[in-house]
Amino acid sequence: MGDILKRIEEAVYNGDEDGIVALTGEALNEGLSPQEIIDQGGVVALDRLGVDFDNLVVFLPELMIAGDCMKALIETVTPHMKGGEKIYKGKVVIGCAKGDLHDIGKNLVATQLSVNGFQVKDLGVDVSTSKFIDTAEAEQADIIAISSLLTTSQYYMEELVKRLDNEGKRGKFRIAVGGGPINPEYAKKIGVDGYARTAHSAISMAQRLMKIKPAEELIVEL
Ligand code: B12
Repeated sequence: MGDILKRIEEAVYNGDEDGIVALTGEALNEGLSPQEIIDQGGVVALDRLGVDFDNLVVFLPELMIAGDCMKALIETVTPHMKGGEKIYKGKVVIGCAKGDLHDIGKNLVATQLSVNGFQVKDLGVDVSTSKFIDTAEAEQADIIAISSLLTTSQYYMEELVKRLDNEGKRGKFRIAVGGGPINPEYAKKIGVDGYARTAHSAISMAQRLMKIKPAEELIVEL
């Protein structure tokens, strides 16, 4: 079992787009769960690449190809994800903060919420604060969820809170944040309602958010 996860890690790290789908299928056949394949295979490779990118061992093209591999892995495991009860739990508008094109984590959160009974409207990458607000209003969303992997983009989470406050709309939506540089301290500082560290913990965070009012307390799931 460990061996197949290691091979998946290497395939993502090396950008082996042809190999990754077959290896992921093999892992599913061996009985590994989508969660294990994502977290102990693909994500480990992306974390290694992040470190190697910092140390100038790999460069942007390698990150891009690995990102595509990870997407192929996620597409392969998604039909095998088991959801909880399918009752309507709330409507979520999700996207990557302005300037941010890292969508792998955001896609995982969107998929997990959707297979667990939330209605999810995915706005994609590089989403402006106005677009978050306009869509959330049009969709009558319960939760606005923002992902940021870039320290330069995380500011837009704060901007969203300020805009909603200034426009007298803060009471309409719960705001959830996540992504690499985000942590509970930052979430508390900018006054959002929810933080989750992983896509899996985002499910229970979002479920708990539905039980509180906006701006009531910070819900953290690690
Ligand atoms: C793959 C990758 C890319 C790919 C992205 C492909 C894609 N389609 O996403 C490409 C090549 C495009 C890319 C580009 C760049 N990247 Co890049 N990239 C990465 C890398 C290696 C992996 C990111 C990833 O997908 N991780 C795996 C996913 C599953 O994890 P995750 O996103 O953190 O998501 C999980 C949680 O955070 C959480 N979560 C995420 N979002 C949300 C939202 C909510 C609401 C909740 C509750 C939870 C949640 O759940 C997820 C699943 O568990 C990281 C390094 C790293 N280890 O993070 C660098 C990294 C993020 N990149 C970095 C940089 C600098 C860049 C570039 C600026 C490089 C450049 N010079 O051009 C550009 C910026 C492009 C842009 N404008 O966005 C830096 C960011 C530094 C910083 N602190 O700002 C990092 C950290 C690398 C590094 N060590 O320097 N990158």
